[in-house]
Amino acid sequence: MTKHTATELTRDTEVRPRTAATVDLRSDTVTKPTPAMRRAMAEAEVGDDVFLEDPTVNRLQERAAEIFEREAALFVPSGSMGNLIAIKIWTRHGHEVICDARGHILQYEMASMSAIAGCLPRTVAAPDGILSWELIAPLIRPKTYYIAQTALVCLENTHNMAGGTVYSPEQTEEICDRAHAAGLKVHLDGARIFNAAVALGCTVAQLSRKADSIMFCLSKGLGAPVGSMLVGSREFIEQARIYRKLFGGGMRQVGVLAAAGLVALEESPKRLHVDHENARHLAKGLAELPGIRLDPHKVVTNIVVFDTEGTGRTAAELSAELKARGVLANATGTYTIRMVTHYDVDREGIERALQAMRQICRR
Ligand code: TLP
Repeated sequence: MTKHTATELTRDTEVRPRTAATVDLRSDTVTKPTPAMRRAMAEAEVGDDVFLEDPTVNRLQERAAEIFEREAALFVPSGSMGNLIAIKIWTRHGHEVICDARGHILQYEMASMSAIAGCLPRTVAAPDGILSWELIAPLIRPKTYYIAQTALVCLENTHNMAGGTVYSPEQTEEICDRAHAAGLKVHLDGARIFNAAVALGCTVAQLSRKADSIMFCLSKGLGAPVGSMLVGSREFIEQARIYRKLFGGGMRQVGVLAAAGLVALEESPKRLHVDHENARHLAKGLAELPGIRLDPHKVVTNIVVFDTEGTGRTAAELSAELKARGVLANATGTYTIRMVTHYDVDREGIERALQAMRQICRR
C-alpha cells in the first residue's frame, strides 16, 4: 500500500504527484484515496450505522438522494451488492431479468442474480451495450401462468465492457416509460453514471429520472476507497436496508468510509473530463498502431476497449508484454484489452502506455 508522508497529507488534492512507477490502467477501481479523503476519514464523526446513528453516513445518503433528486439513498459496501439488492427487491424467484449480454450484472457478479435472487437472465447483444425498446420488447415473456414472467430490465450507464458508452436521458426515459407500461421495473447500474453525465453535459438526475432504482459507485472514477450507493424512493431504500443486512452488509462505524465518499461525491465529478480527455488521447494513439482495431470516435468517457487480433498476439500475451514495460491493462477477451483512465494516471502516464504499445506493436 502507498505510504503517505505527513507533508503529502497536508497538500491539496490538485497538487498531488500522480505519475507512479507503474501505469495502472486495469481499472478505475485502483485509485488510492486522495489526501483530502484521508483527512476527512481521519476526522470523520462516526456512530453505529446499523442503528442509523452514523452522522457521516447519514449525510452521505442525504447528499446522494439530493443530487439524484430522489427521496432516499443507502450506502452499500460494493456495487455488486447494490445491484443484487435492487434485483432482489424488484423480482421473485423464477422471474426473468432482461439485460445486455455484456452487462456487468450478468458477467461479473458471480451469477448472484441466479444464485441468490433466483432469477434467469434473458439477454440480447446490444450494439455498443446500449439497449433500446426494439431489442427489449421481443424478450418479454407472454403473460401466462405456465411461462416464467419477466419482472425487470437492467441498464448499464456507462457500459463498461462496451467501452464506456453512454445512454442519453431520452434513451433511458423511453425504455423506462415503455417498461412501466408493460408492468416491468427498471434498475440502472450507474457504476459510472457521473462519467456519463460529464460526457453528455447533463446531470445524473436527468440521466436516471424514470429508473425505479439506481446504483452508483463511489469507488470507481470518483476515487473513494470503498462503497457504492443505492438511490430511489423511500420505500425502496427501506427494503434495501433490510436486504443489505440480510446479505451481511450492515456496517457499524462506517462514517470513516462515508467521509471519503462525501469528498468523492462533491469533488471528483469536477475532474472526470480530464480522464475522458486522456482516454480519447489514448484511443487516438492506439488506433494508429498496426494490428490494433478500435474506433476512437466511440470513446466518450474513461474506458478504451480494443482488439489485438491483427497484431498476431492474444490479449493475454500483449498485456504480459505491457506489464514487462511497467504498464498494466486487463485482457477482457481472447483478443480484447481494456484500459481505464482515472485520477492516478496523468497525461505522462498515458504517453508511457502509448510508447510501450508502439514498441510492442512495431516489433
Ligand atoms: N467493475 C469492475 C470489474 O468488476 C470488472 C471494473 O474493474 O470495472 N457495475 C459496473 C458497471 C462495474 O463496472 C462494476 C465493477 C460493478 C458494477 C461492481 O462494483 P463492485 O466492484 O464495487 O462490486
